[in-house]
Amino acid sequence: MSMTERLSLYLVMGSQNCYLDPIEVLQKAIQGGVTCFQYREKGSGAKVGSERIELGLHLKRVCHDYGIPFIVNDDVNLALELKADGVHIGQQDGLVQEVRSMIGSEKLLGVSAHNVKEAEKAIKEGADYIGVGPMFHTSTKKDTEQVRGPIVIREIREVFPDFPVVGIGGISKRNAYDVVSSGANGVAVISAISQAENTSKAAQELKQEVEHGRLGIEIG
Ligand code: TZP
Ligand code: MG
Repeated sequence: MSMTERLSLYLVMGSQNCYLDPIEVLQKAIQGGVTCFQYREKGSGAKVGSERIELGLHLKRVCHDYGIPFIVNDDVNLALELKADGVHIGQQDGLVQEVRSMIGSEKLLGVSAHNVKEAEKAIKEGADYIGVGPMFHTSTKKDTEQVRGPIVIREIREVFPDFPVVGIGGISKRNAYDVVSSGANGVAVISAISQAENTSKAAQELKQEVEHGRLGIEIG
Protein backbone atom coordinates (compact mmCIF):
# COMPACT_ATOMS: atom_id res chain seq x y z
CA MET A 1 0.00 0.00 0.00
CA SER A 2 1.37 3.46 -0.90
CA MET A 3 1.88 6.18 1.73
CA THR A 4 -1.11 8.10 0.38
CA GLU A 5 -3.33 5.00 0.68
CA ARG A 6 -1.98 4.41 4.19
CA LEU A 7 -3.31 7.80 5.24
CA SER A 8 -6.91 7.02 4.21
CA LEU A 9 -8.14 6.45 7.74
CA TYR A 10 -5.56 7.17 10.39
CA LEU A 11 -6.48 6.40 14.01
CA VAL A 12 -4.59 8.35 16.69
CA MET A 13 -5.20 7.08 20.22
CA GLY A 14 -4.00 6.34 23.73
CA SER A 15 -5.72 4.59 26.63
CA GLN A 16 -6.81 8.01 27.96
CA ASN A 17 -9.04 8.46 24.90
CA CYS A 18 -10.92 5.18 25.32
CA TYR A 19 -13.95 4.20 27.36
CA LEU A 20 -13.26 0.54 26.56
CA ASP A 21 -10.11 -1.58 26.40
CA PRO A 22 -7.79 0.15 23.89
CA ILE A 23 -6.68 -3.20 22.46
CA GLU A 24 -10.24 -4.08 21.56
CA VAL A 25 -10.93 -0.59 20.28
CA LEU A 26 -7.94 -0.84 17.95
CA GLN A 27 -8.91 -4.31 16.71
CA LYS A 28 -12.46 -3.25 15.92
CA ALA A 29 -11.25 -0.02 14.33
CA ILE A 30 -8.93 -1.87 11.98
CA GLN A 31 -11.67 -4.35 11.16
CA GLY A 32 -13.79 -1.34 10.22
CA GLY A 33 -11.16 0.04 7.86
CA VAL A 34 -8.44 1.94 9.75
CA THR A 35 -5.25 1.95 7.62
CA CYS A 36 -2.67 3.44 10.01
CA PHE A 37 -2.32 3.81 13.78
CA GLN A 38 -0.53 6.32 16.00
CA TYR A 39 0.09 5.53 19.67
CA ARG A 40 -0.49 8.81 21.51
CA GLU A 41 -0.37 7.98 25.22
CA LYS A 42 -0.47 11.53 26.45
CA GLY A 43 -2.33 13.92 28.74
CA SER A 44 -4.46 13.42 31.79
CA GLY A 45 -4.95 9.73 32.68
CA ALA A 46 -2.24 8.51 30.29
CA LYS A 47 -0.09 5.56 31.31
CA VAL A 48 3.55 6.19 32.11
CA GLY A 49 6.72 4.12 32.51
CA SER A 50 6.52 0.37 32.00
CA GLU A 51 2.73 0.42 31.56
CA ARG A 52 3.10 2.82 28.65
CA ILE A 53 5.65 0.50 27.08
CA GLU A 54 3.58 -2.65 27.68
CA LEU A 55 0.48 -1.15 26.13
CA GLY A 56 2.52 0.13 23.19
CA LEU A 57 3.95 -3.33 22.52
CA HIS A 58 0.49 -4.84 22.68
CA LEU A 59 -0.99 -2.27 20.31
CA LYS A 60 1.94 -2.74 17.93
CA ARG A 61 1.24 -6.46 17.85
CA VAL A 62 -2.38 -5.79 16.92
CA CYS A 63 -1.29 -3.44 14.11
CA HIS A 64 1.13 -5.99 12.75
CA ASP A 65 -1.38 -8.83 12.98
CA TYR A 66 -3.54 -6.80 10.61
CA GLY A 67 -0.66 -5.45 8.50
CA ILE A 68 -0.97 -1.75 9.32
CA PRO A 69 1.83 0.62 10.45
CA PHE A 70 2.35 1.41 14.13
CA ILE A 71 3.56 5.00 14.61
CA VAL A 72 4.54 6.63 17.92
CA ASN A 73 3.59 10.20 18.78
CA ASP A 74 6.22 12.74 19.90
CA ASP A 75 8.70 10.47 21.63
CA VAL A 76 11.53 9.24 19.41
CA ASN A 77 13.08 7.17 22.17
CA LEU A 78 9.81 5.37 22.83
CA ALA A 79 9.45 4.75 19.07
CA LEU A 80 12.92 3.18 19.00
CA GLU A 81 12.32 1.16 22.15
CA LEU A 82 9.04 -0.20 20.79
CA LYS A 83 10.60 -0.80 17.37
CA ALA A 84 7.75 1.18 15.89
CA ASP A 85 7.31 1.66 12.15
CA GLY A 86 7.66 5.39 12.57
CA VAL A 87 7.26 8.49 14.64
CA HIS A 88 5.05 11.56 14.37
CA ILE A 89 6.36 14.90 15.64
CA GLY A 90 4.84 18.31 16.13
CA GLN A 91 6.49 21.66 15.54
CA GLN A 92 7.71 21.59 19.15
CA ASP A 93 9.04 18.04 19.28
CA GLY A 94 12.49 18.45 17.73
CA LEU A 95 14.13 19.12 14.40
CA VAL A 96 12.95 17.01 11.50
CA GLN A 97 16.49 16.29 10.29
CA GLU A 98 17.64 15.27 13.77
CA VAL A 99 14.71 12.92 14.23
CA ARG A 100 15.38 11.48 10.79
CA SER A 101 18.97 10.77 11.65
CA MET A 102 17.90 9.06 14.89
CA ILE A 103 15.32 6.78 13.25
CA GLY A 104 17.08 6.13 9.94
CA SER A 105 15.69 6.25 6.42
CA GLU A 106 13.49 3.16 6.67
CA LYS A 107 11.08 4.34 9.36
CA LEU A 108 8.19 6.67 8.65
CA LEU A 109 8.39 10.25 9.81
CA GLY A 110 5.22 12.29 10.10
CA VAL A 111 5.27 15.99 10.91
CA SER A 112 2.44 18.31 11.97
CA ALA A 113 2.09 21.48 9.90
CA HIS A 114 -0.37 24.34 10.23
CA ASN A 115 0.29 26.25 7.05
CA VAL A 116 2.13 26.16 3.72
CA LYS A 117 5.34 27.47 5.22
CA GLU A 118 5.58 24.74 7.87
CA ALA A 119 4.59 22.14 5.29
CA GLU A 120 7.31 23.30 2.90
CA LYS A 121 9.94 23.14 5.62
CA ALA A 122 8.90 19.68 6.87
CA ILE A 123 8.83 18.27 3.34
CA LYS A 124 12.21 19.74 2.46
CA GLU A 125 13.72 18.34 5.66
CA GLY A 126 12.59 14.79 5.04
CA ALA A 127 9.04 14.15 6.32
CA ASP A 128 7.23 11.18 4.74
CA TYR A 129 3.82 12.75 5.29
CA ILE A 130 2.36 15.79 6.98
CA GLY A 131 -0.61 16.08 9.33
CA VAL A 132 -2.50 19.34 8.96
CA GLY A 133 -4.84 20.75 11.57
CA PRO A 134 -6.88 21.50 13.43
CA MET A 135 -9.38 21.23 10.58
CA PHE A 136 -12.30 21.94 12.93
CA HIS A 137 -12.89 22.71 16.57
CA THR A 138 -11.74 19.89 18.84
CA SER A 139 -11.80 19.41 22.59
CA THR A 140 -9.48 16.40 22.47
CA LYS A 141 -6.28 18.47 22.24
CA LYS A 142 -6.13 21.66 24.28
CA ASP A 143 -3.10 23.45 22.87
CA THR A 144 -4.14 23.58 19.23
CA GLU A 145 -3.47 26.41 16.82
CA GLN A 146 -6.34 28.43 15.40
CA VAL A 147 -8.88 26.56 13.25
CA ARG A 148 -8.57 27.53 9.58
CA GLY A 149 -10.37 24.56 8.12
CA PRO A 150 -9.85 22.52 4.93
CA ILE A 151 -8.71 25.67 3.08
CA VAL A 152 -5.22 24.98 4.46
CA ILE A 153 -5.24 21.61 2.67
CA ARG A 154 -6.10 23.40 -0.59
CA GLU A 155 -3.27 25.88 -0.08
CA ILE A 156 -0.77 23.08 0.56
CA ARG A 157 -2.09 21.08 -2.41
CA GLU A 158 -1.46 23.99 -4.76
CA VAL A 159 2.22 23.86 -3.91
CA PHE A 160 2.55 20.09 -3.39
CA PRO A 161 0.07 18.28 -5.64
CA ASP A 162 1.22 14.78 -4.72
CA PHE A 163 2.80 14.85 -1.26
CA PRO A 164 1.05 12.64 1.35
CA VAL A 165 -1.19 14.87 3.50
CA VAL A 166 -3.71 13.94 6.20
CA GLY A 167 -6.13 16.31 7.94
CA ILE A 168 -6.69 16.17 11.71
CA GLY A 169 -8.79 17.86 14.38
CA GLY A 170 -12.54 17.68 14.96
CA ILE A 171 -13.09 15.34 12.03
CA SER A 172 -16.24 13.22 12.03
CA LYS A 173 -18.35 11.47 9.42
CA ARG A 174 -20.16 14.79 8.95
CA ASN A 175 -17.14 16.72 7.73
CA ALA A 176 -14.58 14.12 6.54
CA TYR A 177 -15.82 14.64 2.97
CA ASP A 178 -14.78 18.32 3.05
CA VAL A 179 -11.26 17.45 4.19
CA VAL A 180 -10.68 14.86 1.48
CA SER A 181 -12.42 16.72 -1.33
CA SER A 182 -10.09 19.63 -0.47
CA GLY A 183 -7.18 17.39 -1.38
CA ALA A 184 -6.18 15.45 1.75
CA ASN A 185 -5.28 11.80 1.19
CA GLY A 186 -7.27 10.91 4.27
CA VAL A 187 -8.38 11.84 7.76
CA ALA A 188 -6.78 11.33 11.16
CA VAL A 189 -9.17 11.05 14.10
CA ILE A 190 -9.12 10.44 17.81
CA SER A 191 -12.60 10.78 19.32
CA ALA A 192 -14.67 9.93 16.23
CA ILE A 193 -13.44 6.34 16.57
CA SER A 194 -12.07 5.91 20.10
CA GLN A 195 -15.22 7.24 21.72
CA ALA A 196 -17.79 5.88 19.29
CA GLU A 197 -20.50 3.60 20.59
CA ASN A 198 -19.82 1.16 17.77
CA THR A 199 -16.13 1.28 16.91
CA SER A 200 -16.06 -0.68 13.68
CA LYS A 201 -19.19 0.99 12.35
CA ALA A 202 -17.68 4.41 13.07
CA ALA A 203 -14.54 3.45 11.15
CA GLN A 204 -16.60 2.09 8.26
CA GLU A 205 -18.65 5.25 7.99
CA LEU A 206 -15.57 7.47 8.05
CA LYS A 207 -13.90 5.34 5.40
CA GLN A 208 -16.93 5.70 3.19
CA GLU A 209 -16.78 9.49 3.52
CA VAL A 210 -13.08 9.42 2.59
CA GLU A 211 -13.95 7.46 -0.54
CA HIS A 212 -16.75 9.90 -1.41
CA GLY A 213 -14.34 12.79 -0.85
CA ARG A 214 -11.93 11.30 -3.38
CA LEU A 215 -14.69 11.08 -5.96
CA GLY A 216 -15.54 14.68 -5.07
CA ILE A 217 -12.08 15.78 -6.19
CA GLU A 218 -12.29 13.88 -9.45
CA ILE A 219 -15.68 15.38 -10.31
CA GLY A 220 -15.20 18.88 -8.88
N1 TZP B 1 -3.59 17.34 16.63
C1 TZP B 1 -4.29 18.35 16.12
S1 TZP B 1 -5.92 18.26 16.56
C2 TZP B 1 -5.67 16.85 17.45
C3 TZP B 1 -4.33 16.48 17.38
C4 TZP B 1 -3.72 15.33 18.02
C5 TZP B 1 -6.76 16.16 18.20
C6 TZP B 1 -7.68 15.40 17.31
O1 TZP B 1 -8.68 14.77 18.07
P1 TZP B 1 -10.19 14.64 17.57
O2 TZP B 1 -10.91 13.96 18.70
O3 TZP B 1 -10.17 13.77 16.34
O4 TZP B 1 -10.70 16.01 17.31
MG1 MG C 1 3.60 16.51 19.56
